Amino acid sequence: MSDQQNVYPVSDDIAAKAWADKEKYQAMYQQSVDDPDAFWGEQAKRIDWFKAPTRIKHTSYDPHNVDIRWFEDGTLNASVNCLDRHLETRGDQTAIIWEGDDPNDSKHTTYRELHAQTCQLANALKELGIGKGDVVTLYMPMIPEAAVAMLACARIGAVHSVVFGGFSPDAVAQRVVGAQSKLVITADESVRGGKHVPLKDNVDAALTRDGTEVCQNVLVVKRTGGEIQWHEGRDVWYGDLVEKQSTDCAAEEMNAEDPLFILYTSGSTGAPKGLKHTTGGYLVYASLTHQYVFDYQDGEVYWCTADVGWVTGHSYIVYGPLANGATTLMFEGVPSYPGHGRMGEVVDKHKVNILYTAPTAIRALMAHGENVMDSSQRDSLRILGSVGEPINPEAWEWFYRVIGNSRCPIVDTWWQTETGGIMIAPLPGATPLKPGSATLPFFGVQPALYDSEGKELKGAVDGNLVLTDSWPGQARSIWGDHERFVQTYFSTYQGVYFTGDGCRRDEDGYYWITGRVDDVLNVSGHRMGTAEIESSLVAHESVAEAAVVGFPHDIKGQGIYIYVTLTEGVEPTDELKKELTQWVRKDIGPIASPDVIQWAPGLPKTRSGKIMRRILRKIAANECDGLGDTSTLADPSVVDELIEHRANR
Ligand code: 6R9
Repeated sequence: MSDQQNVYPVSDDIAAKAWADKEKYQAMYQQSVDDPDAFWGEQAKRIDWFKAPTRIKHTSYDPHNVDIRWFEDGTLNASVNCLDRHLETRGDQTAIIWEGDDPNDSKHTTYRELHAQTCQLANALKELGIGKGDVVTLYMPMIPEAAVAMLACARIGAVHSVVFGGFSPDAVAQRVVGAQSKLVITADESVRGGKHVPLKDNVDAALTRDGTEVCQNVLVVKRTGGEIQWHEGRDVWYGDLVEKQSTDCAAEEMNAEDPLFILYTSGSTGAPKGLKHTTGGYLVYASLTHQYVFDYQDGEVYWCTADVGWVTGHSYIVYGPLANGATTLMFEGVPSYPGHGRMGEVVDKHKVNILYTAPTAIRALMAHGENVMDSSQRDSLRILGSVGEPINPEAWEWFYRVIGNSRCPIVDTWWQTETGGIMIAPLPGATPLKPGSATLPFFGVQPALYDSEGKELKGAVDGNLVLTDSWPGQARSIWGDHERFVQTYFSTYQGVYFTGDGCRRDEDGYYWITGRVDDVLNVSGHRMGTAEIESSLVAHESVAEAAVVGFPHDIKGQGIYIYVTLTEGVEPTDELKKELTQWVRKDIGPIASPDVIQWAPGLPKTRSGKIMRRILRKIAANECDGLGDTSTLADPSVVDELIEHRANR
């Protein structure tokens, strides 16, 4: 199988300067699981507390009493940790490099400036009547004000709920009502790939929905100056209100377990869940993982290409990097604008040392061929990172070779909105890499594999990934619905957290995430991960992207239905279908032989780039009437195309 081919040893260069080598990783890991109180008590000192915690871990996974607390008698403020404590040593260092959608637009904000802007907005929020415990919804472009808004909420103890700027008015309304949010912060428009998105119009539409009366004000950043409607008495210009405020604002003393933010995420069923993250544990965990997993060294430029609307943006654009005094790059645009070389051009322009991105972005670039990065050198890069979905070995190798010039280790980081921070990932100075594997658990993380009856499986084996004990970054609850939290994560198996992911552990103890468990196929009694077959397919030069789902099959139980997006310029022919079938049979085995291949000019994806398999499964099953909610798709029209050309009528 393709995923066992290469092992990339730790490079001596990286190991010499890294925060952890192999021995240190093993020693720290061992202590973190043997004596969590001692380990995390020590790690808690990496951040500043008003009152240092004396009680460290207090957690129960008992389904009758799920109760997760870390550092529960400590008090702190997250914005103080991201700003104030850096002023003396690095006040004039750039905190945020902003790269606009337009390649001629960029801006540096120092820690001192970020502190002043945050205090001004914090004072402005108070003037609008926002205080400790109030929920503020952010629906913003990727501009520094988004980070300022998060930090300003944190400063006064308000709870932010960031809604991705690509979501619809209904999604905004649902989240405003769900969190009983008193204020929305937005901008007139956002700009992505040269196109303007009417954020303020969307908020106006959202706030006509039932239940949204709870929202009293809309604070509007002027980003483009585009035309907007103005609701007198409700709408307030951000610039006008902020400019008259003091640049000092005393920080609210928060308990470690006071909420820092809510973040909505979709599950396999029901309405999106608002995961609740708290202050102390989250911050310790985000900052520790950022330092060790990316091996962040003082003075480096770090770029995470995610949007602040996702958990990756929260932990690894804002809180982790800023708590560590890093220089974090925030990119407003998209990797394909104005040309497909943009990502490399941004790396060169700002001398980026660490680049953290997603497999979907890499595969999109791969489809444009070997020369797509020719407009840049990328010599500044030292570490690469991947997140969001399993990275197939071919995309991994391409990322390593073409983007990283075969010099930079790739950290494939497995984690979830629910986990708050990275859970399984290599450390650059400690862990030999295997393309396609997220490798080994981070400090304090105890993975285990269970079969469907709840029996733990030992050794090299495939199973359902659970985590047997808590870590500080873990979500504490679902906002307003603790019972659903317990049901979703702690009732499938007793006494452990269920991730919803399938996973294989190899002979070296490396973890290979195989995709959501609901995507596991069972063909003639053989279990296989859809990711495995997809990975095989995208290794074929004609395939840009592939999605595999199961469909009901009379003889095999489940058959394999494959949607294939071809590389630009490749003709879809019956010959090619045969070739791909042979390819997969050869790569994985006859049991993985595709039953149906459908050409798919586009795949239905969420705006964060995840393929919506639920929809693909329905089309494959020829159940096109009950497709359910397609409103969160980036481009709903691809679904009609797929239905029209479905191959299983
Ligand atoms: C951080 C984030 C979580 C789900 C997760 C898994 C998939 C994320 C992955 C990965 C394989 C990786 N996932 N990272 N699968 N390898 N490195 O993406 O959070 O949006 O909540 O998604 O994404 O299936 O369960 P979130």
